[in-house]
Amino acid sequence: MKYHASLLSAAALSLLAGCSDTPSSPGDVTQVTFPDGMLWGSATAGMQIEKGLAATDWAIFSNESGNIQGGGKPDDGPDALAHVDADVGSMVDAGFNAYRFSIEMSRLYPTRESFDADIPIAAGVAAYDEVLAALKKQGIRPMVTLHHFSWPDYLSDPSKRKDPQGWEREDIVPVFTEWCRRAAKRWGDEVDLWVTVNEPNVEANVGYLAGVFPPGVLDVERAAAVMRAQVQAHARCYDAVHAEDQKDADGDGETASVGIAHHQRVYEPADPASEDDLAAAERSRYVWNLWIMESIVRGKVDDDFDGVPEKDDPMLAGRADFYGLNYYGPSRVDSRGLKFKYIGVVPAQYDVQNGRPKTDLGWDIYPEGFGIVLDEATAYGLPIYITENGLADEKDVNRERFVAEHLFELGKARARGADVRGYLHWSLIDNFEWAAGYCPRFGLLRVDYDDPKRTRTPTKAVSLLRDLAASNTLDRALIDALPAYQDKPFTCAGF
Ligand code: IFM
Repeated sequence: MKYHASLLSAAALSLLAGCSDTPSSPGDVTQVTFPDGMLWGSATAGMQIEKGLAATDWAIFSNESGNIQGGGKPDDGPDALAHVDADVGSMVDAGFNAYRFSIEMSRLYPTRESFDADIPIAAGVAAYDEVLAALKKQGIRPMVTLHHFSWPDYLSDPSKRKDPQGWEREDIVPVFTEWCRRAAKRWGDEVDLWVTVNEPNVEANVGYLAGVFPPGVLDVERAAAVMRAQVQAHARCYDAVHAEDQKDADGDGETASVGIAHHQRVYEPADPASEDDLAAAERSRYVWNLWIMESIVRGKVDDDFDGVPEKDDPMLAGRADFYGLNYYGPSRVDSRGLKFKYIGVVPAQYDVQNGRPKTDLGWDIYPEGFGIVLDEATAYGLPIYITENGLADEKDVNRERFVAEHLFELGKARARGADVRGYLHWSLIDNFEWAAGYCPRFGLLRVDYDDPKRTRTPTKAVSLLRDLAASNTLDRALIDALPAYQDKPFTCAGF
């Protein structure tokens, strides 16, 4: 079923809210609730948890010295494909009914020849069949991501970083569309929830402006080209998935539901009294938060990112059935920074000295910001799934409060009109955190990397989430009883 962007104004949305949680003032709310049928679960990505993805850009990138903090390799991780039953068992123990993971193109098609001939590696197909069967057996709904940062090395090779890579390639839209079509054809009977692309804005930003993801360059023109290609590829992938996946896999009356997982931040002016900083923050918000959704929901084409669309494109409009929202925190925008074409200045998110507690990556813990981005998402009139939210917390001292406070903000946003249908914590298990290697511990399950068996141990937030999933209710008093945040030194390098 397709949903279309609502034309409701923010004012109309707040009038519609009319829910018993609606506070007379924000401090008055003592309890929030979550909807019947809410999806509770966690999220992962293949490159971060599987072994054996050698034919990828990330394998090449991580073999180049200096690219990964601590020199960790993707193969050193939790080896998820060897722990499918145990990990799905942990989801059951946590009371979860949903799991987001990626199907890696390179595991099926490690060479261009295999892709062109459509001869997938049988063991690759079997690996994902096994994951889906294990989930089905336990009644856990899969949400499948079709591209989560990593490309087969014949589509992106950071050793040739001057050449067009990944989303920049001339053939990428038809190739990606064909990948989506094949995945939907093969697994459409098992899967209803599809994420075409994970965090398109992050891939463009971190690969082409920070230079710490493949291809590892600093080039704003290439970053802009990547963003333009991503929305085209998403729209064609959306159409291909809908064309192939006509089956209602989970019996909820709907067939495929397709969206992106959109990384959305709160952009704060370095000096709230500075007109220039306010304008720079608003510009960042437009480029990073709004531009993509304006394209794929409303069909707005704004190729120069100036906030004034050049035209409407019906081939882009209406290509999101849900709004996948990844939220981690705020960024500071300082108009005195280096200026870039299209984007203005690059916002800062590491170790910003503002008094807020920090994660092990030096990111602010800012639950109120979750409410802000949820309100932005609500304006698009789509069902919302939280496709990621989490923190690096090696000592397991902050995750419980973090989860509870973010979910409380989510409950309040629901009362203001946000149609939130699911919360998927990032991540199920500790994993390969890209350029930051294995330092950040995002897992609900702690992985012992010294143990060849990669033993998993639940962190404290697991039982909290189990209780929330069982009751669909969260009391403010529960949060008040949790230990205060422990501020962390900036232990893990970021990107
Ligand atoms: O680990 C990543 C994930 O791959 C994409 N979203 C943010 C997470 C934490 O940085």
